[in-house]
Amino acid sequence: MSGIKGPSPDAQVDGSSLRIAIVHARWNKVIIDALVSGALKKLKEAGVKESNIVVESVPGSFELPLACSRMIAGSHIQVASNEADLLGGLNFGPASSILSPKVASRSGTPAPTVPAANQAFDAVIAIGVLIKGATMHFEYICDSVSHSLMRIQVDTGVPVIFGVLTALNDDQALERAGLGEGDKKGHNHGEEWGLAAVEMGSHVRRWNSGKFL
Ligand code: DLZ
Repeated sequence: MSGIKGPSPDAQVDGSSLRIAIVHARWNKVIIDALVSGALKKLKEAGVKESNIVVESVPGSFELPLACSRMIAGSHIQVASNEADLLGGLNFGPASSILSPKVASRSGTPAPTVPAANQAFDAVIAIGVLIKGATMHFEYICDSVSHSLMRIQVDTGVPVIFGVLTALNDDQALERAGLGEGDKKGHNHGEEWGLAAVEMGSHVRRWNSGKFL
């Protein structure tokens, strides 16, 4: 990105130990798809492992706050349940299954392996595209979603990256996903959201352990 707007050069952060969730709305799908791809690209470039990236979708942007809140809580439940399995020795199969807990079926045959999730999300990226229409709907959703996402990150201590475009028309939204026409191609903001997730996830981990620069 050039010019005076936008973030200063990327902080070089190693994302290889982070677990990140992306939750996106499905309204305005072409733009959403580009933004999600941009975020994924930067997560992977920063070293976040594919197995540590979870992508979920919800109908529209209004559903994003609830999804973020429940996914953060759910990832803590996953960790607690894996720890309980480890302590209780409830796993079947070889020792390697400790990292891949299995659940017994009623017949006693181990059920298919479910991927281990032994760490809670370090950050969640909420992605939506709100485009102003003829009514006040846009204003209500923009306002409530932005306030709720901020509240969730402050209340949970897990960074929630604000990946919600609030555009006055289609062209504005397309440009902010790098999909504009000709010299108005614009830039894919999903990339910054991916980088922000890695940087904030890493900062919060460090801060939580009482380490400061
Ligand atoms: C209803 C609606 C409208 C009109 N516009 C958008 C939009 O531009 N972007 C978006 O993400 N979602 C929109 N929605 C759907 C709402 O976010 C929500 O999914 C529904 O009101 C159901 O709660």
